[in-house]
Amino acid sequence: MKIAVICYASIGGSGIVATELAKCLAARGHEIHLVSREQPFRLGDDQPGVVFHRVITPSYPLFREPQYVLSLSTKIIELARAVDLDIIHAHYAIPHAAAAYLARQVLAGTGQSPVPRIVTTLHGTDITLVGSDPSYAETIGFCIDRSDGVTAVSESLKADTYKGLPVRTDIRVIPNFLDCSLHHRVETGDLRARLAGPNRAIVMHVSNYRPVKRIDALVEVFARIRKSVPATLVMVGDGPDLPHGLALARDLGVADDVKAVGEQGDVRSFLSVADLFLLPSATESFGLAALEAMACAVPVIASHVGGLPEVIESGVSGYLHPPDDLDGMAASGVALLSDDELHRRIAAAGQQVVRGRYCADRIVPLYERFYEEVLSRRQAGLPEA
Ligand code: GMT
Repeated sequence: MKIAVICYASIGGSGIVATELAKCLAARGHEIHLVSREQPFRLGDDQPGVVFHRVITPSYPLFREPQYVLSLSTKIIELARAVDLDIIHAHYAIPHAAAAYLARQVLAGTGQSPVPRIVTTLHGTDITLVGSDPSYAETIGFCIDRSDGVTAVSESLKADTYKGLPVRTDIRVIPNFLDCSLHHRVETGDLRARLAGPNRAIVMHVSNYRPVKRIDALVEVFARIRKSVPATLVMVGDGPDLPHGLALARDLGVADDVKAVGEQGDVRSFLSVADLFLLPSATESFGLAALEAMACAVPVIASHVGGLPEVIESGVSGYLHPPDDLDGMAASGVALLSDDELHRRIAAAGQQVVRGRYCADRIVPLYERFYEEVLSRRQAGLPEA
């Protein structure tokens, strides 16, 4: 199949999933066109079978804001005409489902036949935080509904979509995935020693440090763990709430035990030296960061929100607590860091969950079959949405 994958390139779960899917589909023999404003950081420079198309949005003094939806639609139209696309796969509904819908309408109206089919994948904040805002809900709900196929990364996100947006179409749940041949603990040289002194546990967090990640809760939980266990908090990634988190660490007297290491291309190496992963988010439709930690045998303590209970069974493959139960999260952290047998058991169970349910070779064929279903409806002569 000829597939255009539309995504945000900035560091964030939806861009990572879209890029990994593009690479896996190319490896399975499909012709993949990745369309984004910048080259996604996980794509690499020379990815066999994946052609990168940059969306350039010109600025004009009359406009205060860049007209990204229009330049993206135009890029999709050009591409569809040049290569006869079968599928436009829009990751993150805002505004990608709308740009794909607009492109398809233009193609249909200018005689392209057949027009490509649109598959939209809902990732989380495109529904839970931004999409359901009254400023966007009706338009984005309409464009999701007019996609030829819609997927969500968890049952919880599927339910949130029906609750928050005027969407009636059937939504298929296809969970996130990892390349299990790459995501495991790796040799890291002296990284552990560079991050923390001897006999100190490493507590880790990886995110884009937006309010939804609750960086204040992260630092609070770490400070409570730190009262009982010698530990260093390693903060991987960057974003608007990082300075606030570092300021709170100073206020709580743990600044010397906190290291912010910035954005890292190779998160796997950092996870390979971690003893615990904290994810006290306000909401999390799936929690790809938790999955990456579990793949590297790092026990996760997270909020009992969104899709996380679909990934983690509390007390078996990690620990889940209500978002405001910071004492509970800290107690689980202290228990894991003080009991080697418990740590080993939870780490192994988490890794087993990833290997049993979330490897690319299990999930990518679900997307392939979904594309085929969507295309077969076209071949059966069903009307365009
Ligand atoms: O919240 C982020 O870190 C980024 C965001 C995105 O779309 O880039 O992540 C969402 O999509 C990920 C991939 O499907 C999910 O694993 C995350 O749980 C989800 N984030 C939230 O729901 C807050």
